[in-house]
Formats: sequence, C-alpha cells, structure tokens
Amino acid sequence: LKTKIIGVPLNFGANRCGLEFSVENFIDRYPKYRDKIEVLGVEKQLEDFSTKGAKYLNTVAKTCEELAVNVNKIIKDGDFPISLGGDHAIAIGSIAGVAKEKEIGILWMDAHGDMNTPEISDSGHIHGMPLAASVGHGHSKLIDCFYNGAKVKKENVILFGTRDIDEKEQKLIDELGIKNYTWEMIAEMGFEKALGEVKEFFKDKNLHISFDLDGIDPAEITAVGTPVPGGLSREMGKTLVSEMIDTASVTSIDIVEYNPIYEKGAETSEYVDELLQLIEKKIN
Ligand code: DIR
Ligand code: MN
Ligand code: MN
Ligand code: MN
Repeated sequence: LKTKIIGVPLNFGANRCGLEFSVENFIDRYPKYRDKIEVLGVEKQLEDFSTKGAKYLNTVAKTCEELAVNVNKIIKDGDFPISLGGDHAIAIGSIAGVAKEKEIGILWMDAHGDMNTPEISDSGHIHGMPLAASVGHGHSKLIDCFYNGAKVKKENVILFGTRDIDEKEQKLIDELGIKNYTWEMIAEMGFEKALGEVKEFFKDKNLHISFDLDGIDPAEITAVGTPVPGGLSREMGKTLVSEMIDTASVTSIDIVEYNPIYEKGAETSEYVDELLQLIEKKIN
C-alpha cells in the first residue's frame, strides 16, 4: 500500500473565503509535499441560484465527481488515497470513489454532524451535508455522485467528537439511528473508553476516516472556519487515527477544513503535516 495525496481546495461547500488557499499554502510551508500532492482544480460551474437549500450545488457536485474518479483509480491500483481539503463537502467524492470497490464503514470525526439536507439545513452550505448524502439522504446530485445511490449503510457510521448539531439535523440523526459519540459523552466516559468501543465496532472492517480539523479543540487548532469550544486534543486526534489503522482495515482518509486565513501561527499546518507523516509511516 502506498499513500497518494489529492489536494482539493474547495471552498464552495462552506461558502467561506480562505479554504481555496488551503492546499497551496500548505505546500508553500512544506515544500517536501510539492511533488507528493496532486492538486485538483476547482472548476466553477453555472449555478441555478433559485435552487434553495444547497449553495453552489453544481460546482460542488462536479468537484466531488472528479475527486471520486481519482480516488477510485488509487483504490483500484491497490493504494491508499488521502484527500486533503478544502471544505468537508469533498468527502462525498472521496467516499464514493472508495465505496464503488469496497463495502466500507465511516468514522466521522467532527465538531458537527454534517447530517443536514437541503430541506432542513439552516445555512444551505453543502459542507454540512456530506455524511447525510453518503448514507443516501439529501439532493440527488450529491447522493448520486460517481454512481447512483447511497454509498454506506447508516449502521456502519460513527460520528465522533460532535458538539454543534443543528436541531433538525439531530432529528435526522435520531431517526436514522446514527451512532454519535458527542464530545460531552467522550469527556464523561473518557477518551480511552470511547476509542475502545469504536475500535471494537470497526475491528477488521474496511473503514474510511473523515477527519474534520474542527473536531480538534480550537484552543489547540486555529485554522478552521467554524470553531466550536471543546473537542479532542491534538494528541487524541493522532491516537484515534493511529489506533484505527492498527485495528481496522483503513482504506482511505480525508483531512479537511484547513483554512489558513484563520491561522494564528503555523500550528494547524504543522498538525496536518504531523497527521500526514503518521499516516504515511503506518501505511507505506
Ligand atoms: C452547520 C455547520 N451545521 C451547517 N456545519 C459545519 O452549516 O450545516 N460543518 N461547519 O463542518
Ligand atoms: Mn465537517
Ligand atoms: Mn466541522
Ligand atoms: Mn451549527
């Protein structure tokens, strides 16, 4: 297995300035990645702005489609795709690219649920919808990315570290019975115990990890657009990735929502570098 990094500097899913600089800024700080990261361009599409509830739907869908094609190729070659965002909407594409070839579960580490649909979303931002789309809920242009239909069974999904879920989004999570380790639960039961349960659940199964940097405590990470107090320490985030790779059959990872314009120093890009190094060491 060899890691292949695809950079996807999408910002249209978050509708937030700065994410479009993510990949180039990261490479600029860490030139060792210049030849290692394949950067996908984000091609603006004609949008129908009268379609409410999913802003920049066509541009996001097109970008996800392209990412899916690239990720799928990497999986078929027997390698390990890492999708570096850019906003979290790109996970619709990375998951589609893997799920075409393998039945996978998803570990979604995030402050947010990302279980909105255009009907229930308050913001209309697609980066709040990728998990819902992957389990078959939301706009058909998102659900049907790369191939038609849901990509993952709702039973095979775990949310981890959440602490900002919208009201109607919570209702959908409850209706579907999506397993949700909120940050409050993790803090109460202890990180080690929560991690142990997640490891037990995904043990020996194919697993895609979707790692939203805003899942980490904003006291330790500044370069995210939607910070929420609380969350995993940097060390916990690394332990989570490392121990899941040891336990499950991890197929692929997203690292998303790096927004350099909010960075106070270089601590977030350093963290992304640390995560990439850890994954490369474990996988290669
Ligand atoms: C919010 C924020 N729930 C929304 N979501 C974010 O817009 O749907 N996800 N920031 O990462
Ligand atoms: Mn997210
Ligand atoms: Mn988030
Ligand atoms: Mn919110």
